[in-house]
Amino acid sequence: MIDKIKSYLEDIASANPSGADELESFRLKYLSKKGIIPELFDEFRNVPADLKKEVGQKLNELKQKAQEKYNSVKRSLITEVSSVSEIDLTKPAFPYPEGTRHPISIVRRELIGIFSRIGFTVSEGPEIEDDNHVFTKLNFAPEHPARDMQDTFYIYRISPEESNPGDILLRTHTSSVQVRVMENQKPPIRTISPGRVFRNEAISARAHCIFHQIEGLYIDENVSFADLKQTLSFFAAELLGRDTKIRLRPSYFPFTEPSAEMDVSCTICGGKGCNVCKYTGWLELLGCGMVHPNVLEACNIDSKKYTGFAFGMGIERAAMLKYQVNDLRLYFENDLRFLEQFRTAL
Ligand code: 2U9
Repeated sequence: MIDKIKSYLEDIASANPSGADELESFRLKYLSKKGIIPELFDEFRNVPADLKKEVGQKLNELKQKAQEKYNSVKRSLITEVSSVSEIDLTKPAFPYPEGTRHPISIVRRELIGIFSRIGFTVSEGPEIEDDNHVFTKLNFAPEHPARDMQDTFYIYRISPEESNPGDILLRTHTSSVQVRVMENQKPPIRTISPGRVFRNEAISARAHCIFHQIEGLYIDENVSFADLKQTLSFFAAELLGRDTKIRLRPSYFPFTEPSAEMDVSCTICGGKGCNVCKYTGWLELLGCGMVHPNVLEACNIDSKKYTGFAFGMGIERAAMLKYQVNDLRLYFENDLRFLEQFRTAL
């Protein structure tokens, strides 16, 4: 028996199963229940007592060598499969469902880009504001209709002792951010403030209770209406193209004097007249004006020394002109069929 074991040991040492099939044959031949090694262990019972020690040691060695050979060939097969043969690292990935930016974000980023190229910084402030920053310091008269609860969302504190209706509210424009900038910084000030604003409106194609604004403010010595006009003309050309014309119509806002509204030549017909511009050739884009001296003084800026201009627009309005999507509700419903149309690198 000892000779048989020795000859198997030699066979195993020189065996070199290549591939999974040959390795399996090796296992069946030596290690499986009906294989050579378990059979030898059966025969071991009949070995005479004086040889048991020597034969037993050789038998254990045989079992160990067979198992080692099997394990090492198996390991090499696994690494071979995963490192070379079956994984193709050059294969293109499965298409990944990428999201898109919301059109309001695309336009907001574009507006910020245009104004930052001419030196405007971006400032942000709270959406929950107080009466002072939203109305009083912006020269709204105490009985101004915008303060009406019909138009503005007021916030009531929970404890009755603290309740002070009329003081805390959701900002109705981002001018409140610029009031805070004026309170905290000295001129020259050149900043834009993008953000959400809230108005108590019935929702329709043309109005929504939440929308996005971007407002600009420029305060320094000798700032004139000509500076305002030049800045806005640059802005319109950047946003809508070099051929865009602008016109300013007189208007009224409590916080600017004089005030104006700016129209741009129709983005559809170029000014010839079509149903989008209602055959006027013009589309309204924003409001603007010279900052009212009362506003400067309320924020501790000397109105004899400094002047400034300001402008404001709805980002939805700018998006409507750019994309010709004329129902405001589409910007708030997050319907993927709408959003997926705005694939852009921006
Ligand atoms: C300060 C002083 C003045 C910002 C301005 C407008 C004119 C304006 C509206 C356009 C459509 C808001 O989105 S809208 O409803 N805005 O017409 N906004 S001037 O004036 C300021 C801002 C800050 C301290």
